[in-house]
Order: sequence, then structure tokens, then C-alpha cells
Amino acid sequence: GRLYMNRVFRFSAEKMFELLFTDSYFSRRFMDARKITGATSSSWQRDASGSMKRSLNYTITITNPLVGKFSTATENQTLYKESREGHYYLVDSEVYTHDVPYHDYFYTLNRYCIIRNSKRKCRLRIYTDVKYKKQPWGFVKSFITKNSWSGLEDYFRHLEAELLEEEAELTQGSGDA
Ligand code: YK8
Repeated sequence: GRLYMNRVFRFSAEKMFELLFTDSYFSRRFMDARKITGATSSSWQRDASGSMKRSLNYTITITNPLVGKFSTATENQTLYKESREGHYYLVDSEVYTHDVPYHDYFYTLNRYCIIRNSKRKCRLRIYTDVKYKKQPWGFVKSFITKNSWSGLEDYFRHLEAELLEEEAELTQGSGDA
């Protein structure tokens, strides 16, 4: 896998969780910017193991010329019970892109880790892996992996830029920036 983000932001850990994992103004605006449309999400619900789950459905717009322009996608998120409100949040997100070539072979696992640094600071780490449900031919596999990395790289770079912008807005005028 790969580490796509590992940096400290001037938000509380709670705030970071709210921005990324609730139906926040920030997440809606980010989806608009990525041309992710028709999003529906369930609310967080506790499962038998004590962790919380929710799922999202949406249509993504793809810029990769090898692939059709749109694909529906499902994202299944798990907030692990080891998480501690305000201190530590561990979320695994499995993303299935239903309409891309070889979609029945792979999905993407994004692991988000939010760690409290101080009252108004947290660290966000995002680790990503391309997972295979069945083994494709070697060349197909490297093709899928390569195209996934480039799409993910672009996505997380944009997310980082938007989070930095949000940070600038929030710290402005708070007197301790
Ligand atoms: C989520 C991973 C792969 C996929 C794409 C597929 C290439 C197909 C390979 C062929 C288009 C928002 C990606 C990047 C689409 C976007 C997905 C996003 C960014 C050529 C063999 C959508 C996070 C996420 C996870 C997986 C990404 C897809 O929040 O290359």
C-alpha cells in the first residue's frame, strides 16, 4: 500500500472527523469540486462487533482517458470500536467502482487515522491499498494498480489542498493563528 497523507492540521480531532465523515458542508463542497454527484449516505450505525458502519453511494466523474467518463461507486466505511471520541478515530473505507473495466477484480481500501495532537491540532494519516477479489493476469494487475494510484494521488492531493484552505479559514480571526 501507500501513505497518501501524513500531516498535522490546526483542527481538533473531532472537527476533522466531522469534516470527513459526516454530511458536512465541507464534504458536500468537496464532492461538488470532484464532480461526485447523486451522493446518498446512511447514518452511522453500530454493528454486532461494536464498531460503527455506514455506506455511501454516488457517481464519480473520471478523467482517465482509458475509462468511461462516469462510474457508480459504493463506499463502505467502518469506524472501529478502538476509536476514542475526540482522541483517536480509525476508519476503514472500502470503495467499489462498479462501472470501470475489471471492476469485479478489485476494490480500494482507504484507511483514515485521525489522532489528537492537542486541543486544536490533530494528525491525519491516509493509507491506501488496492485489493484483489480475484487474481487477474500479471499485466492486467499492474495496469489496474498503476491507474488506481494515479487517480488516488490526484484525489488525495486535492483533499489536502481543501483541508488546508479550511484550516486557513477557521484559524483566521480566532486570534491564535
Ligand atoms: C472515494 C480507484 C480506481 C479508480 C479508477 C479506475 C481505473 C480502472 C482501471 C482500468 C478511475 C472517492 C478510482 C481512482 C476512481 C476514484 C476513487 C475514489 C477517489 C484502466 C484497468 C472516489 C475515494 C476513492 C477511492 C478509489 C478511487 C478509484 O472517497 O482509477
